[in-house]
Amino acid sequence: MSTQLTPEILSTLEKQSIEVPSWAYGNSGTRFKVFGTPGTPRDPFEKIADAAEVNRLTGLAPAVALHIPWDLVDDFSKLRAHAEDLGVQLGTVNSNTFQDDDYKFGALTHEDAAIRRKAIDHHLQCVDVMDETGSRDLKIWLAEGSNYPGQADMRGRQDRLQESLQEIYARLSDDQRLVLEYKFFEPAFYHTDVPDWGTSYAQVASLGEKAMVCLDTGHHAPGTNIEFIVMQLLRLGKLGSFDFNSRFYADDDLIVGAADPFQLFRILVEVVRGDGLNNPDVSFMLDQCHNVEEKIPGQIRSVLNVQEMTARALLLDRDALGAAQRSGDVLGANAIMMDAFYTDVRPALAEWRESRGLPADPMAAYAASGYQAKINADRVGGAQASWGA
Ligand code: LRH
Ligand code: MN
Ligand code: MN
Repeated sequence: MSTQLTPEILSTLEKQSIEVPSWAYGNSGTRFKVFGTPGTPRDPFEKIADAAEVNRLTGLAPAVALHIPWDLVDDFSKLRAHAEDLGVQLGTVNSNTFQDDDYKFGALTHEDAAIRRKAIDHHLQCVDVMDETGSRDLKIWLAEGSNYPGQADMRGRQDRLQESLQEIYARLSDDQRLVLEYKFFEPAFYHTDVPDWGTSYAQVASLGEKAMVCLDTGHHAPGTNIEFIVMQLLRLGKLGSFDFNSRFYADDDLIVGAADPFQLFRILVEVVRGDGLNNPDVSFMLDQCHNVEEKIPGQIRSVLNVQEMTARALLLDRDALGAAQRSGDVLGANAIMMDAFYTDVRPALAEWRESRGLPADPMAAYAASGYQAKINADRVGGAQASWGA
């Protein structure tokens, strides 16, 4: 076994788990076109089966996030048993207040109490689902805001948001959590009610300990120093989860680590620094859609990218870095970072995987498995599980 990855690093990597989103397996696209793909799951049971395949080949993805109502089934205990039979668990439950005419001008922030009631009730229903699935986290992303200055009372909307969240928070059991996701724009373009980590932090901090911030890597303006935000939220004990993906322009939902592997490395360096790795308080999730590439291989690639960049972050010589930082050795400190980033850990990880009974190359193993040919033949008329971004 290569000595590059020490036994300590390997035992840390062995504990890593990344939750995959059910919607990554469904057809998705842009607002221009949703392309159908052979073998697309027709129901949540088939999405779970595909997710289990990712876990079987990588050992990295033991939980699947659900989205309500896309993954609504008559009996969640059956879905749970199905997942457990396949070696995975049902994970975070995502609410949806962005596909209903009533929510045109807001949901949890709406001026009309009846519409707020409906949106709150939807979240209470999501918690009912969590009780059945055994899920810990309710993830809330809100498509709320306004397009024109003067259109909305931004202050009043923050107050109503807090009130609505309080009611949802009160419904959680002791071992459940609420994570509030921010996004800087879209679908609203002038103001968004939860646009940034500061707003999410302010909203969840006044709810209580079971409310945390969700950081979606694609939800920032270009040039934002995301690793700084990671550092700060970990420091404050409020980083509840990541939605990993990558972006070139907007909320692209592309494969994590594809657009900017160095950014993913820098984020993971701060995660390790802030004790957020393999920390049950900080869940690692993917929030991605595979519009033109194959979906299951797209997910396999994604979890491997996170694993590879985690390994590189663990290789960082922190003692040497600390010494360089303290002595004001600017270029020396930077070189230590870059040494870790540029280390190719792929051969060592392949060897290690094999030693644990996993395929050295999970992408090749999937291609050779015959799974895709089987689902292409078995499944006709796949479900659409998508949004524009
Ligand atoms: C919309 C979004 C968001 C959520 C998901 C459910 O931007 O992608 O990131 O996590 O929908
Ligand atoms: Mn997200
Ligand atoms: Mn998004």
